[in-house]
Amino acid sequence: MFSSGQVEDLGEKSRKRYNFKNFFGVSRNAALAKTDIEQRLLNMNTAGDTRWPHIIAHADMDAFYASVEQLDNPELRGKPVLVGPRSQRGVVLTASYEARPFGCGSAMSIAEAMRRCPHAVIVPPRFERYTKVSARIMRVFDNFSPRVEPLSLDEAFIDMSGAEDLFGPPAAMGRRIKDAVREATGLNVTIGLASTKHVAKIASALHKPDGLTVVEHAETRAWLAPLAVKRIWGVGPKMEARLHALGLKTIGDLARSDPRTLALQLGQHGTHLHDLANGRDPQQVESSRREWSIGSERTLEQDVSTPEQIEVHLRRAADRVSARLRNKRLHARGVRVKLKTTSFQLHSRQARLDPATELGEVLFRASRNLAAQMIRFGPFRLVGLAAFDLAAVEADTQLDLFAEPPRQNRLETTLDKLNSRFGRDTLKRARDLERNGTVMGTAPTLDFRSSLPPDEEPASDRSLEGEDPGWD
Ligand code: TTP
Ligand code: MG
Ligand code: MG
Repeated sequence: MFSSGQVEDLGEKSRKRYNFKNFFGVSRNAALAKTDIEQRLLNMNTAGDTRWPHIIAHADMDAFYASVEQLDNPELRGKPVLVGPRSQRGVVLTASYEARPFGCGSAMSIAEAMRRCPHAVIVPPRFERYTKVSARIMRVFDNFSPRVEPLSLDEAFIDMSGAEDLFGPPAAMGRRIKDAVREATGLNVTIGLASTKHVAKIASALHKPDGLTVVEHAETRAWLAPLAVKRIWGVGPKMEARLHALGLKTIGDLARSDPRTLALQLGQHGTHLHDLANGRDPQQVESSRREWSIGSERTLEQDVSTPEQIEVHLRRAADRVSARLRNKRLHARGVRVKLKTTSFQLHSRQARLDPATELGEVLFRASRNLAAQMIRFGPFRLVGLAAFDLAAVEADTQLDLFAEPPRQNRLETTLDKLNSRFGRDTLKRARDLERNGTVMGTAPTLDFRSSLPPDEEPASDRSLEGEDPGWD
């Protein structure tokens, strides 16, 4: 494991020394012949070309939710912490690094995690707090580059191309970003730097926590070669099995395979995977993806107070938000419902979504439960729904490129197409229509899209700090 401490003192020489270590770190598992390693190091040291076409950093916080809890409560520091609901049926959102050697991790049931690590402390999640810390982290990244693409609350690509004069060579950039995040938040971030997004992402995942991994541009293919194919972004268990069936176990196997055969076997994805395996990835850092939430809210012509009345509007908002998420190839890990009472009091509740989704049906169901918690405050004059903690679909889904899209997804995609072709409200669900066949009356729609970090959003969108939104 490489900690950032190993890349201090960054001259050209030490950068090579770092590479040297890094190279061995990877090859340890790869059973490369020693002579092969020596030959590659020789190539590396004589390559001499230190200019990269792009410099991309991928930054990801270490055990994010758990680290925030340990930061805020010193008693938790150094202890195994599981962030999740205090219910045996609940799911672990993340485990601190002290809990990981016991085999605890995200998505495991609390019951299983407690069986593996009985002395772990369970801490209910405080999403508001994580969102605020996230906004602070993203602002730190903004100080390093105008091109920052957040992938989730704790993770972003930062395009550092052309910033050598300001920050020094890539490893120095990584060290500076790590220091700045630590100074601003007290938390550790792990960073991978490479000449493409894909390789930077793989690099940061390889050495955690508190890692700093630099993949020299000229060394990209050799660095990727010994890694397992599942390290490739978008290769899930099914694709991994297909590649294994073709005799392709490592990224190097994939890189050396015949692209035409691969295309025959796997279609256009075969070509794409072959490109990635060879270090080719044309994806740019897209700061335009930076959307913190997408929402839809309406001031109603008639106040609503029953669950059924509210649900009609939630359904419509969920469908609209879902279409916009799909359109932007984003999915959400959170949903928030906002209700304004007739006396203009705002109430809101939010919940996490696991797995992340862009499906209107899922957004709707979650929002219905949230609205039920606020029903006692009614009647209401405004109903709003927002999806937040957005990420690019490719970013954190292990896409099974060959799986048929699930039924619900196909249905909603078809609805999108019809509505965009023939007008926004061409198709409506029967239950959204009142008896006389017209859609329930509303004032003009106010769709809201916030690109402000959540703690800069207007105070009107109040959420309840510290509340356990009932993840399960
Ligand atoms: P990750 O970056 O995937 O994980 P992490 O930061 O906890 O740990 P690592 O050091 O390995 O990066 O996710 C960031 C946060 O997102 C995590 O702290 C909790 C939350 N999360 C969920 O709520 N559900 C999930 O399934 C995962 C994977 C994460
Ligand atoms: Mg993380
Ligand atoms: Mg992450």
